Amino acid sequence: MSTKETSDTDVRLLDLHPPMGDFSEDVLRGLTASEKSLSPKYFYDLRGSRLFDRITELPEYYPTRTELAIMESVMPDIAEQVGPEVSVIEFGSGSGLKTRRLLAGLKDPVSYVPVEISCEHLMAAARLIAAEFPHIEILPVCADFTRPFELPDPERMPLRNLVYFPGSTIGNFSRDEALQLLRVMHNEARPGGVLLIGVDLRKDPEILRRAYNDDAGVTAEFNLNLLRRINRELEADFDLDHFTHKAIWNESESRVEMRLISGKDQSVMVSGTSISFRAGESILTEYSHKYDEAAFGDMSAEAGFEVRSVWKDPDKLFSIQLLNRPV
Ligand code: AVJ
Repeated sequence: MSTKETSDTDVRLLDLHPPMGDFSEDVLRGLTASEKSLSPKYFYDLRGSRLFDRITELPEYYPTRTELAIMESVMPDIAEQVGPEVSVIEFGSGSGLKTRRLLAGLKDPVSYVPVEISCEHLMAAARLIAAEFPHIEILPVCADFTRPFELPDPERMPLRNLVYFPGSTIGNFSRDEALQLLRVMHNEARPGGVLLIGVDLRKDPEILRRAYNDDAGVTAEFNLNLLRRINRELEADFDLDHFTHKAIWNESESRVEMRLISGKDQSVMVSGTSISFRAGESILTEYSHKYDEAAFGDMSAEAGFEVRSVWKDPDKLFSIQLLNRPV
């Protein structure tokens, strides 16, 4: 694969040309399957990203504020355990508060390498971070982080790599996919490196039900926005008044499942293909797996990690875990 480095002010992009996952192909495959589904990665167009930001502020949606609060209180421990002069490799481009807190709290980090499939989002976020942290070398990589990718070499040699994957995004993946992703992170950590990961925990199902069915209806808007996006980008004609948001807790699979339910028998055109729905038929749009500490420990051990520390909030809603890749 050909690679390219472009200089953009003081931020150098390593563009590994991730294959443009074909939106229309994915959507049609998902909607013509016997169990209809759409990938949650398509939630985040401009409107979807704004709706997600609003979700993070909802009183019922505990993960974002809880993770940030844990980060605030344990950052000195993290810095101590991770040590100085690390290269931070973030899976996803975080211009968010958690990333800032991490970079500000570590001892003399040498570089920050955000990895994300959308080159535009990546560069916008990388420029913001570069302006805020002039002493850290910012080396964005445009790549699909679910597959192994090449890392850029910082000018200063880091003492170790710290892979960062906040937000419990790991929860969106099936167990097999999550294990595969942990293996990629294990590879990018290099021997002696670490993974710092946000993992949402199993809890009272009523707390979960409320977190994914908020009273203000923002999560419903966020879910329905996927259909709005398909209408706009794929010349489809979903009638948003005839689909409703639903999120349920699946105990045996230990996950929240988000769906859009058809309110009646109806047909929808998507990119020239007619899709029919029975009344009550649903489209699966997202899994959000919740782990207990032991289950996540088993999975990370299978990927080659050793658990170094697990930090939780006082109510044990959320965890931040530091995993070692042994030398
Ligand atoms: C960003 C994947 C962690 O699963 O809680 C929020 C997305 N979906 N409300 C989650 C989401 C519905 C969120 N993650």
